Order: sequence, then C-alpha cells, then structure tokens
Amino acid sequence: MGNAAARERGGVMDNVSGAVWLARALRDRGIDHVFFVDAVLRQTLVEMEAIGITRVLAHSEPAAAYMADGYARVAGRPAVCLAQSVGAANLASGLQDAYLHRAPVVALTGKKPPLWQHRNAYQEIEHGPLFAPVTKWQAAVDDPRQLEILLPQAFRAATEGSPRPVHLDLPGLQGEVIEAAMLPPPPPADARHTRTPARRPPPAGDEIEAAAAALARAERPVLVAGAGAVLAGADEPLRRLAERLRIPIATSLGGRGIVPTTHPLHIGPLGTYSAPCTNRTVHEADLVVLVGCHAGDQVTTDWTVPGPGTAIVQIDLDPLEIGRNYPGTIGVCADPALALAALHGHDLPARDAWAARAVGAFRAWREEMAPLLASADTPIRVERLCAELSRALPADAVLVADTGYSGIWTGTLVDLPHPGQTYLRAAGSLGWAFPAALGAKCAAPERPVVCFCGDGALYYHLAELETARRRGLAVVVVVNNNSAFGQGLPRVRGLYEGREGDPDEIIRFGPTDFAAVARAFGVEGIRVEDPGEIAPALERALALNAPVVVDVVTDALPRAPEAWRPS
Ligand SMILES: Cc1ncc(C[n+]2csc(CCOP(=O)(O)OP(=O)(O)O)c2C)c(N)n1
Repeated sequence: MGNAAARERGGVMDNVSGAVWLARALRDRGIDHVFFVDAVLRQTLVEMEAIGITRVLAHSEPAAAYMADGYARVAGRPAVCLAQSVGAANLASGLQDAYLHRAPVVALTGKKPPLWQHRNAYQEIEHGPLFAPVTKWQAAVDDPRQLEILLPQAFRAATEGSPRPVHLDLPGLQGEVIEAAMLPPPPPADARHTRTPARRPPPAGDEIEAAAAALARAERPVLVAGAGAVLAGADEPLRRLAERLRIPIATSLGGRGIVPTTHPLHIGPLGTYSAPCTNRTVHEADLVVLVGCHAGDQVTTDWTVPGPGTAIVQIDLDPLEIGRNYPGTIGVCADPALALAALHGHDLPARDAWAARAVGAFRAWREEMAPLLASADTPIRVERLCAELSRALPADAVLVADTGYSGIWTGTLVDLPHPGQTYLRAAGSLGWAFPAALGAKCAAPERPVVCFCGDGALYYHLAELETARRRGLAVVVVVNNNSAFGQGLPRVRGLYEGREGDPDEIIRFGPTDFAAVARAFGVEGIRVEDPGEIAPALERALALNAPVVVDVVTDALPRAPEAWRPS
C-alpha cells in the first residue's frame, strides 16, 4: 500500500487539530451557540465560525454562564460556556443557578499545564474546588487524547438523570495545548446526550398500581408540577389527568406555565413565593402528587406544606430525588409524562367538590387583588405592572424573571394564559434574568423574550446591553425600578425603629433612569412613570423587534403577596 492510500485509511492525514476536533465535537452534539469571555480557545472559536456555531462574546463570565443557562432551559439541550484560567472562579459563580435549577451547562476552562503547577503560576488558583459545588461532574484533561473519552462523558453527565452543569479543565491557560494537538476526528456523538431528558423510562407496573391506589383513597388530592414535569413535556398528560379526576394543579415556580395559569384547575405556585390561598389548599390536601418536583424548602415552605404525615406520591426521572424529603413517599421512578399517562388508564374517582373548593379559594384571592391590578397610583404599583404585562405578553412569549420579589410578582400575578408561553425564573441568583433572557433569545430567536427584573438585579449585568445591541438580541427588559433592593426595605427600616441612623444607606439606590442608560448603549429605552403609559410602552417595545428597556418607576413600599404558613 502506498503512503497516500495509507494516510487515507486513517493515517496522519486524517488527523485534525484539537481546535477543529473540539468545534466539530460540539457541533455534533447540537451546540450552535457558545457564550464566553476572551481569551479562551481562540483557534477553536475561529473553527466554530467556519461550521456555523455562533460565538456570543459576553462582558463577564457569570453573564456568559447565565446566558448558557437560559439557552439550555429554553432549548432543552446542553449549552456551552467558556473562560480562560483566571476567569474560572467567575464562571463557576455563574453556574450556581444552573446547578440549583438543574440545567445542563457544559463549562470549559483553560488551565496551565502540569509543569506550571505548584510554582506560583500567575493568575491561577486550583479550579476543582471552585466547580465542585456547582457541577455534577468535572474532570481535568491532562492529555488531549483524553478528549475522546471526557467530552462525551461531560455531555453524558450533564444530561442523564437530573441534568446539571459539568466542567472540563483544558490544558493551557486558554486551552491552547488542546488546540495545537493533532487528533483522530471525533467519533460520532450519542444523540441521547444532546438533549434533556436523555431517556424516557416507562413506569414499573407495581409503582403505578401503588400510586393509583393512593389516588383512589384520597379525598383531597393535589398535583404539584415542577421543572422536571416541564422538562419532560408532561403538560398534556398532566392536564388530562387533572381534568378527568378534578384534581387541582399547583406548581413550583420552575413548573409555572405547564398549564395555562388561567386553567380552571390551576391554583397558583406553591411555597415561599406564593399567594396565601395555595399553601392553605395544599396543606389541607390528604394526598400530594409531586410531578418532577424536588420538594426543597422553597416549594414546600420549609417542609410545612405539605405537612409531615401527608400522603405523598412522587413521580421523578431521578431515583435519588424520590422520598428525599418526605419519608414514606410512594415513588414512581419514570418519565413524568409516561407515568401520568399510565395513571390516566386507571379507573379512579373524581373529586368535584374538593376541586371546586380549592379553585374557588384561588379565584377569591385573585378577586381580592383586582383593585390593585387596576391601580392608577403614582408611583406605579407593581400589581398594575403585572396586570399590564399579562395582557401584553404574546401567545408564544418566554418570560424570564429574576429572583426575590421579581419571582413572587411574576409567579403570582403575571398570567400566562396561552399554552405556548414559557416561564423561566432565577433559582436564586440576583441579576440572573437579563443575561439568561439573552441566552433564551439565542435558543428561540423567533419567540418574543421578556425579562422582568428589579433595578437591583439589572445593575449586575448592565454591560450586557452592549451584547444585546451587538448581537441584535431582541429582548424586552421590563425594569421594576424602585431605586432600592425593595424586597428588604421595610424590614431594614424596622431594624432602626427606636434608634438613630440611616437604614436607606444599606438598602436604597439613587434614582437611575434606565431608559437613558439603554439609549447610551444604543438600545431603545422607554421610561414609564404613569400607569396609563405601561400598555403602550409594552406594545411598542414588543413591536420593535429589537432590544428595548422599559423602565417602569414604581413604589418600593408595597409588599408582594405573602405565603401562608401553618402555625
Ligand atoms: C447573588 C445574590 N445576592 C443577594 C441576593 C439577596 N436578594 C434577593 S432579592 C434582593 C433585592 C432585589 O432588589 P431588586 O432587584 O431591585 O428587586 P425589588 O426587591 O426591588 O423588587 C436581594 C438583595 C440574592 N438573591 N442573590
């Protein structure tokens, strides 16, 4: 055999640079965007352009991680963020929300090669401990040939079971040792690990029988749908089961929107970010069916709702979550959509009177809120802003909410009446929503994306207005601008009761005009100071098909709905 023929049959000529390898291996896994701060994997970024991967240059590593997170949540696919060695700590901090929410973000960082280690290397600390609490799996690639094993493993770990972030440390502070290596072309990707959920196991017959028996016994059942139910696309079987058996549907914030929030059986979000009626109803239930819901402290109001001793059925893809928080849980380890469909096949009683009572309590609460939703007060009441947003959101909108009050306001008072609407919420990191909304827009360029945040949240990543303009990311940012960390304001002032001092110094900001700030970035800005101006501002912003900041000046003192707790 001649040299040329030998080369063609898997010899040296077939090898590709590490940069080409990585770009191709990511593209083969469905990656069409990467989010990063320079300087990392520059040659790979060049190769990415050639094969159609969009490079989104961000202004900070946490923002890049939040963009990847927002992308992954909307796309239902892994997303990639990159940072050089000195950016690793920043990038890790941005993975916290993806970890808490369970989003499959693949983080790649550069790291100086072994000969540089333990010698006071410039700009570098150990990366492993930084990523340990915010990833499900991480590895250092010491030799470029390990990529063939470790990159597929990263995607496997990110997508199997509960999806979560993963981290690969690449040799070279910019990952350049990888890029310069020559490697055989990447083997084909496993399609399973290019999406979430990676697999859809059907329920075991005996587990479904036990769950059906619990439903048959229950007189006051409630369904609680979480982010796992949304991820599984369990909306249709959830609605069908609830409608047939007349079971009220509550959600976690992560599950919000799985059924239209105006659905006749929907009773709002459960937990510490909720309207009082929902916790009361779920506390009264004699069976709570958790569907893709991990029953942490927030959704269960510190495990008081459902109260200890309540019968629980938990349907989850991840066996490690079943029974974690409620001893005696009846578990169904399966794809939530398949498990609900299997329950639908059982002959079970409908609980009309109970459903009417639960739903009636929710409606009564909404009626109580009606005057505030229509308030003509200036400064604007946030309830009125929520009502206007409910009316303005298009039928296919993605609403991305920040944490704290932004989660409570949008979770309790912004309606999502259309099945095509999506709700994403911060799993706790203030400032997450704006970059996450940019990532969401990259994943769903044809859908309107609206970010709802406070001024305190927007300050974190204001610089990404430049990214929005540069990349033409048409996100509408609605700022609830009360010149404060408003959620804590009365409590902080309360701490000063009877003593001298200045509470505002630790909780208030100056009166920034974010519309003017946006315009300085070359982004459209609309300032709203009168409640009558909200609707036309939102209409205009959504029609522009460009990034827009709608800066709504609101009153910091009114309190968001407060969760009910058992005494
Ligand atoms: C990274 C981070 N730091 C601090 C907090 C605590 N925190 C939660 S909500 C909040 C206030 C948010 O203020 P703003 O975004 O202006 O919204 P508002 O409360 O005024 O509606 C703070 C400080 C947090 N959740 N995350």
